[in-house]
Amino acid sequence: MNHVEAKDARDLPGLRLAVTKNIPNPFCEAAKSLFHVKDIDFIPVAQHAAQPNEDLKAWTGHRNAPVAIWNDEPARAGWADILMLAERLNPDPPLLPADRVPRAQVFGICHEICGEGGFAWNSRFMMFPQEAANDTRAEKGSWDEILHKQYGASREQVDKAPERAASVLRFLAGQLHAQKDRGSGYFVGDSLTAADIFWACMSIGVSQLPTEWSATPGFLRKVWSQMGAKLTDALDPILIEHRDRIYSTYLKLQLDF
Ligand SMILES: N[C@@H](CCC(=O)N[C@@H](CS)C(=O)NCC(=O)O)C(=O)O
Repeated sequence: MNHVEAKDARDLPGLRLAVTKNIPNPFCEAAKSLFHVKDIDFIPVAQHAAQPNEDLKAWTGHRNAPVAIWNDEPARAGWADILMLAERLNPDPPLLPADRVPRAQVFGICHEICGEGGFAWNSRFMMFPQEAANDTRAEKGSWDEILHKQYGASREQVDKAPERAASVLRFLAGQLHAQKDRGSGYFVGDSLTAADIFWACMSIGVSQLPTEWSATPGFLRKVWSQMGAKLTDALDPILIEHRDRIYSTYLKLQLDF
């Protein structure tokens, strides 16, 4: 992916999407996928993992990624805000049902996958050492400190993360089984929604993509495998069958980061 540095992208028109460079950051993979499915072009802006990203921060107010900036509108960094922007820029195909009940279901499932307290939130805390939770041991400027300050990695959250992440996985698998029983291969209704895309992209840490699908750097494969090993029992095969089908049918392969 040909990233533009934040200082050079700031004055460009159109959609700029800050994404982590050289790393398949699941939140970024999800944002890129929303725009890909809707055929919306964007200028990829480099976010450098674990770095201060001063230019990006000065421009958008955010150090991490993804951040979507449409013309001179406020920067959008949350998964729901980025989804709503994608829906607005190209309503076709819709990734949210028009009817309120299934729409609320899609939002609820996405929140369980991406939101605070959800699967990705908890699995992030499982990727790093216990010290990440202990602010007295975090050295200034260290990755641990970034995690603690940015995501509120308290001791209690880190300790409970495996159980909480597993309970989301069990919920997601239950939903897919219920849908399968009624003849659907999607989380909600009978067609692709944001919930399918968010699960596909957020699952890449707990069950890694093959190298021909993603040239994930070795250090990250290592971190992800120790995290994934703690969740094997909760990883019903239906979750991975769904993920692989969504990737191979709708998303961009090989991953481009
Ligand atoms: N803002 C996103 C979360 C984004 C996020 O968590 N990004 C992390 C991925 S774990 C990141 O950018 N990590 C690299 C870094 O912090 O430099 C949301 O809440 O929807």
